[in-house]
Amino acid sequence: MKYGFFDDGAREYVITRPDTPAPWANYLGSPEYGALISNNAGGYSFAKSGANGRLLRYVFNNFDQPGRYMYIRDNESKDFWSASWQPVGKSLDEYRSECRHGTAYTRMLADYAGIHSEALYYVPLNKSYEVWNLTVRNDSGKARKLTVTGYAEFTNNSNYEQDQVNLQYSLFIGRTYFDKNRVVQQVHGNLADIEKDKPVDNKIVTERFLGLAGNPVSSYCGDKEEFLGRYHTYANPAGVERGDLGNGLSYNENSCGAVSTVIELQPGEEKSIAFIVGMKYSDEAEKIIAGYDDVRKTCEAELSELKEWWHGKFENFQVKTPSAEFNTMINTWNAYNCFMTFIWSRAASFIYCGLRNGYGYRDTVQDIQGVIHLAPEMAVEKIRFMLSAQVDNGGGLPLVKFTHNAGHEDTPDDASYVKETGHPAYRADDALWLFPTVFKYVSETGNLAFIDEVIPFANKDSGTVYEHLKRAINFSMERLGPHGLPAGLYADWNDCLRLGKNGESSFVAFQYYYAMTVIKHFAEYKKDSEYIAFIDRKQAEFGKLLNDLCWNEDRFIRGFTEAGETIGKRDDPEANMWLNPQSWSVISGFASKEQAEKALGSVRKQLNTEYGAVLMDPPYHAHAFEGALAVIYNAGVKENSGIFSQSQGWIILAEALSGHGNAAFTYFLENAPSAQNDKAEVRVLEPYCYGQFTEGKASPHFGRSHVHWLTGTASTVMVGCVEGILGMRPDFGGLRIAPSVPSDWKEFSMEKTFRGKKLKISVENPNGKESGFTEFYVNGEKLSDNYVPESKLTATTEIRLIM
Ligand code: IFM
Repeated sequence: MKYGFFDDGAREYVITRPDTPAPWANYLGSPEYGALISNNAGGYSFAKSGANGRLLRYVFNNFDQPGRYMYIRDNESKDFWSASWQPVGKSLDEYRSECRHGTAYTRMLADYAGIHSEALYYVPLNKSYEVWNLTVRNDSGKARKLTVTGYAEFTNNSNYEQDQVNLQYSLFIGRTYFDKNRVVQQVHGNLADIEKDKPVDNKIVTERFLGLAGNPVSSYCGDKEEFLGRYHTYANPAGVERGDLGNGLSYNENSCGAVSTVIELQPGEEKSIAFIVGMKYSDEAEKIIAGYDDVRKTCEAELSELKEWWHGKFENFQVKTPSAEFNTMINTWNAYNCFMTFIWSRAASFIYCGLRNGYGYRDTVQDIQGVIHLAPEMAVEKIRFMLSAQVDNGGGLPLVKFTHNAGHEDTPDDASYVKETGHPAYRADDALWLFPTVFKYVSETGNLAFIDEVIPFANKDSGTVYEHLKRAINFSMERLGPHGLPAGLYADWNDCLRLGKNGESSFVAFQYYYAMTVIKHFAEYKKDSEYIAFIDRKQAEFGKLLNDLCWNEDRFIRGFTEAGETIGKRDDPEANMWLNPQSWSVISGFASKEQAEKALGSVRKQLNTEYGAVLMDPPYHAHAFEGALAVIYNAGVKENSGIFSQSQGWIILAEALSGHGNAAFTYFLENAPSAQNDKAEVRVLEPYCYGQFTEGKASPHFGRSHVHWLTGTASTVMVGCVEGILGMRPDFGGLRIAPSVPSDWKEFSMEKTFRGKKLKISVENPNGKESGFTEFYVNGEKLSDNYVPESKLTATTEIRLIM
């Protein structure tokens, strides 16, 4: 079943049926002012922090309420509806709606009772407030008189938990007042007469507002109960029903911001107004609202600016292939998803309540990879930040606070850090993610000077990027388990796999092996021959060990527990086959050709399904070892044999690196949101963004996906597709182009910005190959290798590859 379509020209997803199986969301804003909005206007907003800056309320587990509601009432018939289908929810026989989620804006179009409305929601670029621009047009043949009402449900406290949990306090600190064109809510308003900005018990007055631009206010309300009316709901607020909000204000209990305005329209006439919401003192709010005197013009200009900014980033890599599902993901939706994880980490969605006040080390270092080819200048800022969250012993801080103060942080070795963050120890993999990320950044940009940049460590001292990476190697080297593989520490990538402090993880072993290869590239640049010789020796010894310990006929095992049990053997009754060691054996460059073929073949045979490969199989029921925490989840779910979407990116990459274009693309298609647009009733999640996991074959809801938007999947699949399938493989000296595509792709093209130059790449595949090349041309010159050295780049470089 379908609920909408991709409008690729506009870079919008268009929802034509509003009764979607889940709230289908979009992100507005930036870390200065963030907002989520669903296709029915549900969602919340926060200034600076989802945990401490919450200003619009959203009730989780309550199917998408409340939201940014705009009600329209016909003053003659007294009938009313909303500019989004919900909350009034008119019959879809009479109410036509279309929701267009775009890049950091959402537009909702509706037609009901001869009135056409267009609601545009956005946060202007570099501003910290939100705009709800409503345009109404009279499409009926007679004059109409409408009352339009905007409603924002303020939290009673900027701290999300205080608002939701500590009601004996938060209900008694709020009040509202009306000023000219806005309802203003004061939190801790009783402190207003105390010397300005002087906190009492760390509290000062904060103000939020909902204001109106473009038409005079006819009535207002600052009290939620009065607005709704007892035993009414958002579907039939008493104030909207009456056509007059009654001008009530709140003193204690729940505040809201609601203002109405009367609009008279002749046939064919239209009018544009804007409700503006923010967390600002009233005098600043007044100035902001005044900026929208010419509503239409201002909103149109701000929307163009937003689109230009976002689309400009995407233009740095665009592809035209025979697959519409692939194109829409790579050109717009996966790219946009990558920016959302890059910006929001795992902080705020309809699943993440906004409480996580920091970056997970491994998550963020991986998220960066998804935007390197689109915005290397943004990527490097975050790489610096994450390097500054590396402890001087080389390990990563498991949680990097949003208030991170490099050089002065406590570490997992300090009880204070453990108490504050809840992370009891180092994780085995965190700092190892730096290797692919830093390598990709330097290779994309050619910015080799970055290697010598000095960056502080989290707790004390500083060192060059090269030194940071060396210490990350040392961290693993100094923490080996009894067999000589990297010790499990608190966990590896898999949060639910506790092998024990002295257990050993093959996944981390492959990451470590790969890290040694990467550091040698940097060491070569540094002409550090002694270190190269040292790492060469270590890597050879380690490789032999890895092979002897972890290869098991047709698969790599998952590791050893502290108690010495082997996990992931062929003959184990449960969890005898794991996805990540197979893909990483290839990505790391460790697996021999024969091992790679066998391991990837085993994945296809035992783990793959029509929705992607499950994380391991069979799921844990009765034979879980003590640290196999996955067993707490239902079988087929999350780490317990769910289709963990992040891992799909790695299997795509592994197949592509092995030259298996058909298999790589099959994995892409199985789990691609866009490829399931017509299976919305199965997938449930938005068809334009990734989810953390899809329920596996062991679940009765096989194919249903969960935990939208904020998932490492965005970056791993992007890398799997761009570096793997499309074969864009930069290194320090230039760009290798080595596509690994479905054999039925006869031709495709790409446009890429690379080191300030525009590359126009066309690929022909006359003989239906999956990988390899027969001819390669750069600006008409035939080269023997499928590699473009930087010296051959011109302002516009034409590249032709024949497979
Ligand atoms: O790798 C983790 C991630 O850090 C948090 N979500 C789950 C993943 C797999 O366990």
